[in-house]
This record gives sequence, C-alpha cells and structure tokens, in this order.
Amino acid sequence: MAENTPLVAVVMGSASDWETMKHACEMLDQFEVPYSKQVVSAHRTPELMADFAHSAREKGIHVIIAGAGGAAHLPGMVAAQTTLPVIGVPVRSHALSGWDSLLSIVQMPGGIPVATTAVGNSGATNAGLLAVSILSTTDERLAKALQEYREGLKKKVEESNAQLV
Ligand code: RP5
Repeated sequence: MAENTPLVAVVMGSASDWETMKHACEMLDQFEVPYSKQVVSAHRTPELMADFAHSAREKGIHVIIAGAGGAAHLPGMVAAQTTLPVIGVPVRSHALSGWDSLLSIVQMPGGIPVATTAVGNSGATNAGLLAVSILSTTDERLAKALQEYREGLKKKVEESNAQLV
C-alpha cells in the first residue's frame, strides 16, 4: 500500500464540528500519520455513513475518529458497521454544553465499543493521540515519537515550576 494511504479516518457530523475536530488532525499531523477527513452525518447522510463504515477496512484504515454533537449517533452507528477501533469525540453543543453529546456516545450497549474521549478540544486532541497510540503497537517510529512527546510534557511542567517565583 502507498506510504501516504490514510491510516486514520477522521469523520464528523457537520462542518460546524471542524473547530473541535481539527485538534485531532493537528495531532495526526504532528506525528506524521496519514489521515482522511470528511463530513459524514448519521442523520443527514445515513447511506454515506454506511458506505464509509463498510469500506473503511478494505481502504486500509486502521482507526476511525468520529466526532459529533447533540444527538451524537455518528460514532456508535459507525462502530455498528465496522470492527475497526472507533474513537468518539463528543462535540460541545449549544443547548446542553456537550452533556448530550457525551452521553449519546459513551453509553454504548455491550458488544459495540466506542472509545469515548472528553468533551471538546482536549477530547479531540486525545483522540488523535489515542489513534497514534493504537498504531504505535506495530510501528516503532510512532512508539518512539510518543515517548518523546511525553518527555516534552514533563519538561513543560518542570519549566512551569521554575516560573513560580
Ligand atoms: C450533529 O449536529 C453534528 O455533529 C453537529 O455537532 C450538530 C449540529 O450540526 P449543524 O446544525 O451545525 O450542522 O449532527
């Protein structure tokens, strides 16, 4: 398979989710993981969602990151139609601040898992990192890069301590 074949697919229920989901993509960019990104709505384009989920594995995708807000069915419905790992990102909603998104995604019935992150930007960042972490089980470069990333976080804490004067 070509080196730049996407390994991760990032999907979101609406273009309005991009402000959140771009944080997942930024992580994938940082770790130089090839990915695709696309709006796929569980409610507005259910057939597209089914096609996407059914064909993801044969296209070479290893991990799916799905973000949605409100009645956030996308991650669960994608997970129902693929055996690839699905990471769900609850996007903060206007009406209920993302509680609706979180509960819609996290409360999957036994048998169809969705690895659910925190609501909002940090959840999207962690979704990107978790995808890298999954890929790192068979990719030494990514395992090393994740270790370096953690070292960087540690260094930032140490530096912040030095500023407490
Ligand atoms: C969901 O509805 C999307 O994931 C989005 O978070 C929310 C609102 O969508 P728009 O009305 O902004 O397109 O399906």
